[in-house]
Amino acid sequence: MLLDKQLIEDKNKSLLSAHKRSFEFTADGVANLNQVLQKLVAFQIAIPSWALGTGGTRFGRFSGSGEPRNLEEKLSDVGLLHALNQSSGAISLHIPWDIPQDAAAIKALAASYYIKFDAVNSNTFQDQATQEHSYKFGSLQHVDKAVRKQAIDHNIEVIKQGVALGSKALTVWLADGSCFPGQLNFRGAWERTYESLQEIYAALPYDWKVFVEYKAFEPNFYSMSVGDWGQSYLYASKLGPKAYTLVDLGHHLPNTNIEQIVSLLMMENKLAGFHFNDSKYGDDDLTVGSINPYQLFLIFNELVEGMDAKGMNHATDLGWMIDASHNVKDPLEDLLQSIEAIMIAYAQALLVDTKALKEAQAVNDVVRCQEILQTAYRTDVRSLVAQARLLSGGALQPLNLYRQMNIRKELVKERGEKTVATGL
Ligand code: LRH
Ligand code: MN
Repeated sequence: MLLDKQLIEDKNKSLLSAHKRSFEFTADGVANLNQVLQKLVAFQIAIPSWALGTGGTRFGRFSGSGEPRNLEEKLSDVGLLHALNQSSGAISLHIPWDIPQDAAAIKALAASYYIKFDAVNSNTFQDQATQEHSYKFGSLQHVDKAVRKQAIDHNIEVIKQGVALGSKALTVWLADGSCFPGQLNFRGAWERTYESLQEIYAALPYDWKVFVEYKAFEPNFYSMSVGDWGQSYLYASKLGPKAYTLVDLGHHLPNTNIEQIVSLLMMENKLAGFHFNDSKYGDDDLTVGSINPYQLFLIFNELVEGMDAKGMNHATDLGWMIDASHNVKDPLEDLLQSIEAIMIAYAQALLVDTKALKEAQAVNDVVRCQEILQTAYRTDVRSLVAQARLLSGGALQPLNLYRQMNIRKELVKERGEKTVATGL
């Protein structure tokens, strides 16, 4: 299902005058307006290939309809999102959930939707039918060298898949850890995991990166072998300059100050990028900005300040990816909402008067510091984000247009009612 720019332009016509009014109102107060718009236009967020169908919990999964049946249809769905918001110009594949049978054909198809391949993800947290050794007691940490070798070989195979698609990074998330005290020697597990990661690191092409994703817990876990940013940073700093720490917003203990972690990882040039989502308690993988939009703003505030301090390119120097799971929403509507929330938080952060903030911090004017931050956070930037979309040929209101055009109904007609996508 293709949405061409002409159709979107036609659909925008009836919304233009209202948009123009709110944009001019907001733009009036924005000092560096063109810079802000250019940055928003350039900012692209990768869609996870594993989140284009309905997810579930260990207790139940309530399937959606018209879900993509293969990688080609997943690319078409990401192409749809990108046509609507012009901010979803990449996909992040999870192997083996989405193995490209013909990499060249898949790469060409993605290019026809203006989609690039972001980081590829390995999977040593599930046993595949053809697998010789089980990951029941872990993978890269496993006490049995044969299991570790199997997991290392899988990661090296995933790198090869990524190279064929033009990806430049491997994300490693490990469900390795223990369920009970005494089950695991922490130092032994760390050292085995490190040795395994060293072999994977050695297989990286010269211009590739490896993202070490940490996670505090899953139900049933007593410890995880990459349990927090410190452990991931330890691996990344010992592995070498191509290794970085990936921050999945849902992978923290409650009330963790994630924006402080982000600031310090950037200071150390060890921030890989993000898996954006939101959560109330555990790794809920909810719509970005649906629970704690202020935290998302504070994270982007640190990102903009930190990237500008190092002269980094906002759009290309970090990995911007979503990692979500859709249990009760249409996956495409959920992803459209998540992209919008990320663009809004980024736009708000671009409006922070950093010069005034530094001056207030220098004199410990705590009240003024908060006022400067919250003035940006309380600015309604939706028309700035919409203007950036308009400039890129996107829809002024992507979600409304998705509904107006009954896209899900069309996908069901095309694919059938009960199709199930691979992934979470
Ligand atoms: C683990 C995780 C990881 C993926 C998986 C789908 O919770 O965040 O990034 O491999 O979700
Ligand atoms: Mn993740």
